[in-house]
Amino acid sequence: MEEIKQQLAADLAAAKSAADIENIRIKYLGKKGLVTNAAKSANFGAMSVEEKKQFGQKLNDLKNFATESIAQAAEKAKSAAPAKKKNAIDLTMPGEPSTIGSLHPVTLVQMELESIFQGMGFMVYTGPECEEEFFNFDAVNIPSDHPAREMQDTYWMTNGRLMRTHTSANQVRTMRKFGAPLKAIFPGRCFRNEATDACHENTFYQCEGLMIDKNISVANLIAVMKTALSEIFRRDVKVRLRPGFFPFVEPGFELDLNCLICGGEGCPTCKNSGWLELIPCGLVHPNVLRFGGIDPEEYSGFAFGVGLTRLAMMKYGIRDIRLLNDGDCRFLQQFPVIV
Ligand code: FA5
Repeated sequence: MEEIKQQLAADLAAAKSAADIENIRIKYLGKKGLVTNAAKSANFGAMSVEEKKQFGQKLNDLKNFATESIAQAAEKAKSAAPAKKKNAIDLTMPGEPSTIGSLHPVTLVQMELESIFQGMGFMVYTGPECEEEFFNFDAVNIPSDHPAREMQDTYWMTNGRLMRTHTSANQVRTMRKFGAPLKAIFPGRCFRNEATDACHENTFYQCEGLMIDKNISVANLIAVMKTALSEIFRRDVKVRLRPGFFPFVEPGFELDLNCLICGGEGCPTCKNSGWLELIPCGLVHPNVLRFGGIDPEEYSGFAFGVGLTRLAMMKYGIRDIRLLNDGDCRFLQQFPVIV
């Protein structure tokens, strides 16, 4: 037992870590440990009562010595070990799932329109939101003294530029940039200094379409509009064409959509008319083609300007346009997530 004691003291002195000490504990105090075995291997039958007493005493001393010295060494090793950092990163932990936001309903409709028109060979061009007066007005046949300027209350910048009032500002920009033939759509934000109500905002989205080629007629315009609307609403929709006036088209039309919110019965969104003014359109005015450097004797074209925000309202049954700019997450989370 004396030998065991010395061996234990030497083992503890050589131990370098808490793991070493745990191994020592098992070596001496485990089920088959040296101290346990010392008790088991004793030949009690050959011992006198006095010897048994002495042996038991020594065995107890050894046990106590082993237990205490191992516990002390373990305590020492623990306090010497570097403290585990509170915020240490555990690389084995499973990661937290990241939350993915939903897309804004206008973005969803814009993406859909882009893919429909790209499928028909149209390119997508966005153009600047802060625009030159020339492209927003003069180039689309609205000179400064033209009464049509009053139709669109304008936000003017101090440098003489303006926040574009319609995506038609891109018509002459793209004609000058790409020439004819040309098939393009221009989705984007427009700004008008207007009082807001259930279907008017001062910041809203339009998507302009322009097709210029030889022999383009109203028939091409109607065919393209029908294809686009039936794809976007995934059902037959009722539309009507009325004559409309825009200085940059001749003839000009208003394409109205039968209100999908009330089914044509009348509601605040359609101002109880059953119809929602959706797509102003027409054949490009020869003056606009000339501004774009295109010969109106050789080429003709159609243009349309759909209210993207109103299209989103129709598609998703949104009754008030102001919800779209509110940024209320409870509203936005209702729309699908596309990854
Ligand atoms: C225009 O802006 C013309 N540039 C459209 C055009 C293009 C006509 C090409 C002919 C050829 P209008 O002002 O009507 O037209 O606006 C077009 C659409 O934008 C409207 O039908 C409507 O859906 C949407 N819109 C106009 N003003 C607002 C507004 N304040 N809030 C929400 N949407 C609006």
